[in-house]
Amino acid sequence: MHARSQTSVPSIKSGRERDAVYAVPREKIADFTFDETVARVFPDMIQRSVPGYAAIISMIGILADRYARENTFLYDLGCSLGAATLSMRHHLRHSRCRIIAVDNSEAMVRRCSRIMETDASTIPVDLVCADILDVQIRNASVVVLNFILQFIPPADRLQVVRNIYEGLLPGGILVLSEKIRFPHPHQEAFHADMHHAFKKANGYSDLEISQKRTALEKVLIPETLAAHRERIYTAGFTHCEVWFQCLNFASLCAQK
Ligand code: GEK
Repeated sequence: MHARSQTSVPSIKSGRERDAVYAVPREKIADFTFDETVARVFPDMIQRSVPGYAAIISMIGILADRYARENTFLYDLGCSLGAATLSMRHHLRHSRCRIIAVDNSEAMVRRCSRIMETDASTIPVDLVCADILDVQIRNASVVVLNFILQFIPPADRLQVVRNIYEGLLPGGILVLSEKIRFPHPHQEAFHADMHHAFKKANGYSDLEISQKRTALEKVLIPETLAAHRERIYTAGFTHCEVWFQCLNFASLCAQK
């Protein structure tokens, strides 16, 4: 058993570097990428940008502990710096599982590897630098897609979810967290406005918010909760629950 108090977002408590990536006016705003500049400030960036991020990370550990089965794999796809992996490591009460953490950003994987080395948990983690479209899921009891499906081209998303369904054992779960959009313009406007207010309250300027929005425009493509549910059922899942929502950020849990 491991100290639960250690569960956290990597390096959030000690020496988190402040995100100022979009603080200075840019003439031309390139598409957002998960490069070294972003990886360096990532814990601060995601905490100040995603309402409920820390709660979701913490609950992923609790979900993993509830649904993980001995001698199975737990996948953290699009792991970034490994926050969900650490949460699972710290919450799992039995250690006879293996976590497979995957990200296609070399900068993220390099930093994630250092974070895993300094973590005291003995639950093994295989850290893989790969595109999640190329990863075969097998013998899985828990699969986490924490804010990554939104970055996958929409045409490839069903393949990702199908691949996960095929690789999950009966009773296994998929945790899917996403930025979502809404069917009605007034709902969309309310959530967009409140998300803007959330970011401002967390110290981002209007310029930073607007430049980041432009950078993400073609890269992060949100869908409605209904679209996510439909895809999950099309892939074969029989149960799907929205277990978290704060503004335009939600997390679903689908069970095979
Ligand atoms: C967390 N889950 O902290 N294959 C693999 N990785 C990818 C791909 C791909 N095709 N596309 C993007 N990524 C994390 C947060 S961040 C979410 C996830 C955000 C990776 C990308 O390199 C980045 O690290 C991650 O997905 C998305 O719980 O920044 O909003």
